[in-house]
Amino acid sequence: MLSEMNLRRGLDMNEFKLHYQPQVNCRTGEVSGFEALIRWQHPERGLIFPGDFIELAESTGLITPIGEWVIKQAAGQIREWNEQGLKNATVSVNLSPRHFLHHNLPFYLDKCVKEANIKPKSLVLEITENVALEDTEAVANRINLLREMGYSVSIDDFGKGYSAFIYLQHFPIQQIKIDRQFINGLGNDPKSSGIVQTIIHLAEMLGLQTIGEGVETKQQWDLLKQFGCSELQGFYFSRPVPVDEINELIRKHG
Ligand code: G
Ligand code: G
Ligand code: MN
Ligand code: NA
Repeated sequence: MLSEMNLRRGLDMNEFKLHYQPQVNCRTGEVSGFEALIRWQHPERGLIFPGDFIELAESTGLITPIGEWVIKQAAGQIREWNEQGLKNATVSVNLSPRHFLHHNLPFYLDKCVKEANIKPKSLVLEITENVALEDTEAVANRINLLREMGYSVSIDDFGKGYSAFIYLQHFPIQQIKIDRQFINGLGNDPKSSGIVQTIIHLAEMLGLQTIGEGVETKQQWDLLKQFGCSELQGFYFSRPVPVDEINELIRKHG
């Protein structure tokens, strides 16, 4: 069993690393950005996935220093990719509700963005519907502030929770990530197809960008393109991979 002490040690020993999954323009197939996904390279246990430690990080409060590490790392990576000629690429980071509402988050983001000399709009902040369980006004104020500062806010796993519409009504977000269970049904389940099209239309009406998550087949990509989805992410194009493999991809595709 992993303990709080293990996590602290991992953080102190710099054992975390980020893998990146490309996000692709549905029409052109061009890479438009990356989602950063944390992994823990444990000296004895090997590679540990977030499913095995994020909950512990949240319950112990270590999610804030871990989230800060992720932001700093992602900002540095954006700078590197900018220098390699990838000028408009964004990196999305996953933030837990607790960290998202932390008083220091806006200051910390600005510090990292300044140090890395990148634009705030290249950093996308992903939050899940769980954040809606918190004080709605506090969440709305936080999103407004971050937007004014130039950051984009994205709703992850959209449609999976029970409060999807509350989000759209109260929170000035920029992007919706359509939960992969709906994408999964594309092509074999007419209901999923209806749900995905409806989410995309809704997003269009509200001026929001859409990303289809968990795209595993060509058929799913084709349908998303046909439905007018902006971007996609999924194993069909690429799994989340270490930064070296992304750099190789950039070299190959320019
Ligand atoms: O890539 P993977 O299957 O391991 O991701 C599993 C889950 O962990 C996803 O829901 C993802 O949002 C979450 N996750 C990945 N990286 C981070 C992170 O840096 N911070 C937080 N809070 N969650 C993350
Ligand atoms: O919850 P969030 O969307 O942040 O988590 C991203 C998770 O989705 C990561 O764990 C990543 O490994 C996983 N993922 C990304 N693409 C696919 C896919 O095509 N199929 C499946 N099953 N999982 C995916
Ligand atoms: Mn995510
Ligand atoms: Na998701």
